[in-house]
Amino acid sequence: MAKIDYKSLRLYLVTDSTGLSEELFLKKVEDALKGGVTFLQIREKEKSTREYINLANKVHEITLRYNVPLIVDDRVDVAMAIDAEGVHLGQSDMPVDVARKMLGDKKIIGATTKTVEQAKEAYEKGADYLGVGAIYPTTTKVKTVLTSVDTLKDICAAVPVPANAIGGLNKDNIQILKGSPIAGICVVSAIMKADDSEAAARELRMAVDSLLG
Ligand code: TZP
Ligand code: MG
Repeated sequence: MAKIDYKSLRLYLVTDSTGLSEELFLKKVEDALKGGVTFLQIREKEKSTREYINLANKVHEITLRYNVPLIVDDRVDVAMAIDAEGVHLGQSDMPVDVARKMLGDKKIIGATTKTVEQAKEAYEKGADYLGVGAIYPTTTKVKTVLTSVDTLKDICAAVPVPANAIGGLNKDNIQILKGSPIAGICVVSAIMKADDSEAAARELRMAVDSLLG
C-alpha cells in the first residue's frame, strides 16, 4: 500500500513560528488543521536541536489527534527523535537515499526539486513526494529561485510520485496551476500570517478542492 494517499497532499501547511509565542503558534497549527489542512511540515531554521525537538513533539501531539502526517523539515535526527511520519529534504540537506537508510521504508521522505533532473534523482533515491517551486516570489525566509509552471508540469510527467507546488501561493492566485497534475499545494504565509488561520485554511481548501476537482 502506498505510504501517502495522493489526496492527503492537497493542502500542505509548512509552519513558521517566527514572531509568534509558542501558545499562539500551536493554536494556529490546530486552527489550520480544523480548517482542513491535510499534511503538515514543521519548519524551524533558528531553533536549537533541543528547542526543535520540544516544539516538534508538541506539534506532533496535535497532528496525531487530527490524523494528519507530520513531516520535519531538514532534520532526520529530529524526525527520528519524535517519531514523526517523515522528513522533508532540500538540495543541500541529507541525500534522500541516506535518509532512507536511516528512516526505513515506512517513513515518508519528501524532497524539494526545481528541475526534471533533480526530480528524477530524488525519485530514484526513494523520495515519496516532491515539493516544486517557488511558483511565485515568496515573503517567507527561504533561499529559492522561481520555477515555471511548465517545469512543474514536466516534473509531474517525469516521475510517478506526487508533486506539490509551493511558493507565494494563496487562494487568489492558484488558478495558474489549473491543468497541472499536482497532488496539492504547500503554503506558509497564506495560513501562518492570516489573523484567522482556521478560516484561511478553510477558504484555501475550498479553492484547492475546486481547482483539482
Ligand atoms: N520553498 C520554496 S518557496 C518556500 C519554500 C519553503 C516558502 C513558501 O512560503 P509562502 O509563504 O507560502 O510563499
Ligand atoms: Mg531544507
